[in-house]
Amino acid sequence: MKKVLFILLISFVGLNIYAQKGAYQNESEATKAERMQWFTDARFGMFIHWGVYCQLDGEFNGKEQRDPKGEWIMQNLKIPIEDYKKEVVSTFNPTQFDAEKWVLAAKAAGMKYIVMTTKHHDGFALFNSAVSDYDIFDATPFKRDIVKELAEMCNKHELRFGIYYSQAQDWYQPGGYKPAKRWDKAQTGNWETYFEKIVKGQVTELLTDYGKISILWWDSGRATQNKKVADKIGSDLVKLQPELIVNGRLGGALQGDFKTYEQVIPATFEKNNLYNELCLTHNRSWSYRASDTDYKSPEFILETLINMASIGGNFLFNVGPKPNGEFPKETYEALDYIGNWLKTNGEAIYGTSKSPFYRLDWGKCTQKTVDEKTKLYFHIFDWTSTGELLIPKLWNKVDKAYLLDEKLALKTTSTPKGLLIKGLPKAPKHDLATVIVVEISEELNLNAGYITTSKNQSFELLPTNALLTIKPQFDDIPVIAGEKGDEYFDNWKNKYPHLRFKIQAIKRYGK
Ligand code: FHN
Repeated sequence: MKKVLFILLISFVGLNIYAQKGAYQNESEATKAERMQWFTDARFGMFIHWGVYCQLDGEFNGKEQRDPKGEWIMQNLKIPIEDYKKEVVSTFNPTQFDAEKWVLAAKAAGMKYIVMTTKHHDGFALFNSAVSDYDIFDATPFKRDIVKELAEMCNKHELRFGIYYSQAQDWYQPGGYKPAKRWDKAQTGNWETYFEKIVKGQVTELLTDYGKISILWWDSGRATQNKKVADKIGSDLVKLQPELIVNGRLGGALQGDFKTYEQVIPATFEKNNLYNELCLTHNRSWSYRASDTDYKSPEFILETLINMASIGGNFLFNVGPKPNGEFPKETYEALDYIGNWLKTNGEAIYGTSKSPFYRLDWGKCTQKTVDEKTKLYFHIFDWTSTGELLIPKLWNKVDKAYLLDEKLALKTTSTPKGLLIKGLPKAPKHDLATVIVVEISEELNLNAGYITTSKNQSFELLPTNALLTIKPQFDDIPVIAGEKGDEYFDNWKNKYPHLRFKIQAIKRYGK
């Protein structure tokens, strides 16, 4: 009997641990995938960096800031806390702030979630915190809870709401900053005490009093001074909203739900990271800086969204609102451009997964499975005027192919190099990306056809199907077009003996 009870107890505990759901828990991949589903479906969100620092434009009391990040000015210029409070905090009065206008602009742009700075490194809270009076309600003439108004509007217009919180470094609260880097004696204190009182206190407020929070976006985990404290408090806090997802920047040993890339568009993601997000500034600063007019073009922002979706990642596009609460005009221009494209082509982004192709010379691919059918979305940046487009290595039987815009039917022919799409209009449907959809019922197979063997046991490996793993002596191995529409590496037998060996190895071992 004891043995039975023991087995029952063990299996209950085992199941219970395995069944635990939520960030930082030992979830099964399936349970985590369920919790992350909205995030991977969303693909596109708005990051908002807003704070009292946006009033300064890289200059304070005659000192110039070299770092382009406006939100770092207090630390860069070692502004004394009392001066910052008196000359920066107390003047913050964004009378044009309209949370609904912000949310509707994000929604019209096709964004599915917003992540808002609730407290950045300067320690100033954009919400009415009972834990500290260094906040928008108690320390400025504005006296409104910006975070609450934004959270309510996200809820009203069905956008997910996330909170950015700088937990590891705080230049105001005693103990919040590394001792060696402090510049004001008022920063003196104990980091663990700061974390327990301020971080735990304020994040508890945010996860308790602001409705459904979908993302907790920790930041600058590298500045964490005690990993164990960060992990303990961080893992307790997320239990307040079991459905929320958390990024990987707590700074302890806990990994979080998704990896954040910043400012640099990755070519691909690390193999074991299923959930990834790129955050990117529109110009050079996360926060608004009047003189930072180095805005990325709307086309580049849209291309980044497509790039990220094609490698299975999310794109968190940053907005830095002005001191009066308005978005810069450049922001509206970019949001309008992207929103218009997504109105027609959103199906090729939302709910898609990464491209099955290693590389496409003329654009990107995303895919999704609908009713056991694979839909391949080809985002064509370099339009062809020939009316034809080759999808290399695709030999599957095609149910149908069409332009996503207007659903214009297209013809397809299978060729030794892949699928040839014909009947394309002379002009693309969009100046940056025109989407072609190819629907396939059978299991997608891009490996077939790599090597075609003939009766006399000769075989053909097309250069476009070869993944060159040898360093060519020149920048690129010239590919020569043969008379019969075939192609071959120029002089490959003599100049590149390794290549010949590689191909012979493929012939002998067939892979
Ligand atoms: O130091 C911050 C920076 O100001 C900004 O908030 C970015 C956004 O991801 N995070 C830190 C730099 O990695």
